[in-house]
Amino acid sequence: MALAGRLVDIHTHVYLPRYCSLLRSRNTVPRILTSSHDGKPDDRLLILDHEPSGGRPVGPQYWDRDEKIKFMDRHGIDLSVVSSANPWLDFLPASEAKTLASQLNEDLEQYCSESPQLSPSLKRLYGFGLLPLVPEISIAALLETVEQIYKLSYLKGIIMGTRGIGKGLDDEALDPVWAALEKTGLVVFLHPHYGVDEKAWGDKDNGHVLPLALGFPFETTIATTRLILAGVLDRFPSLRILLAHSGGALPQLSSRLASCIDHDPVVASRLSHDARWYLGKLYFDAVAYGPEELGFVSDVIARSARFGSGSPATLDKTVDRTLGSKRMLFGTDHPFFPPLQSTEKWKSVVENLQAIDAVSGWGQAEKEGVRGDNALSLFNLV
Ligand code: 5CU
Repeated sequence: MALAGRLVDIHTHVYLPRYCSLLRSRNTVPRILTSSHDGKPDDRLLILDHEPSGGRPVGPQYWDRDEKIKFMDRHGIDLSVVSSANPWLDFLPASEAKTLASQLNEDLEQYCSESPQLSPSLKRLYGFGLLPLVPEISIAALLETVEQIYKLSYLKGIIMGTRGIGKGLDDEALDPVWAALEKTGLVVFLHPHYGVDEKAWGDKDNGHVLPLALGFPFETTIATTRLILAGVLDRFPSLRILLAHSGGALPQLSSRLASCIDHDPVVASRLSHDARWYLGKLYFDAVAYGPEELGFVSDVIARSARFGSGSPATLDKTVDRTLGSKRMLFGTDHPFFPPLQSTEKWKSVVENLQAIDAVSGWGQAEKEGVRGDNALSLFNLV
């Protein structure tokens, strides 16, 4: 692989200028509140329910391509696959969502196509497009947008939330969309926004910690589990789905899930495989911040092969965690999680890189795979 050893960020977001204009024009969440302080702009981003008063500071790092490249340079990132940040188009009526999706896809194509060259054949930026996944959208409109994204040369996948067209990702109405995504080979980046019922967080002010650390990954866990239970991965076995935040709690809960399925008369005979097998069909970002977590996820991915044969799985052997690493990919979550005090490098990025480096049982090849080579293969950038 000519580009081996490159650092590739597959979890990095943007609010494109056209989307920011929409957020600035709104007076309910999601919105950007514009104001100034001592003559300087003091814009605030409000996207989550119950943002601390006034929202979070938002500036050019959220929309400006030069800022993205500066961030990449500062952290030694060669190439990024950029996605629009949540909540995407979820809050818009169908016709508006359709028009904006196609405009934002064109905008992202331009954002990437005008980025610096990494090599004679590669740019530094590629992207995940957006589908107008909102209630009352027609399936034809979704398929048209899949086709649009497929034809845009710098867009290599789509980012998707967990609500589908209102009934979640286990809605059979989405089957033609999965079929089109499978056929085009576009990578589906599954990303949370809503978390779980806020009542779970109690009355204490814990800032964003509980919704982001737990709510986001729990949402991904539930959405992916519903996808598995609905047989989507049986019907569309070549779908390439990349899970945000290392799949949330799904790796940890996958044996419990398998056992609950086995003991449930409604579901026991529904799936073609043991639930643990499906984890080996998925891809996981390496945004977990700790080597033990990354090692564990790669074990669970590697273990899935035991459940493929139809004969009872042998559980007494250790798995080869190097195999699981091939489905894991470095990410930063930029521009989220900036350091609270200004530092040259962001702790959130450094920690994820150090975690990859410290996974026991991964050799140089596995670490380079997770740092970039796996992404170059997944996105056909080699
Ligand atoms: O900090 C946050 O709110 C977020 C967010 O909204 N989306 C994301 O991808 N990461 C962090």
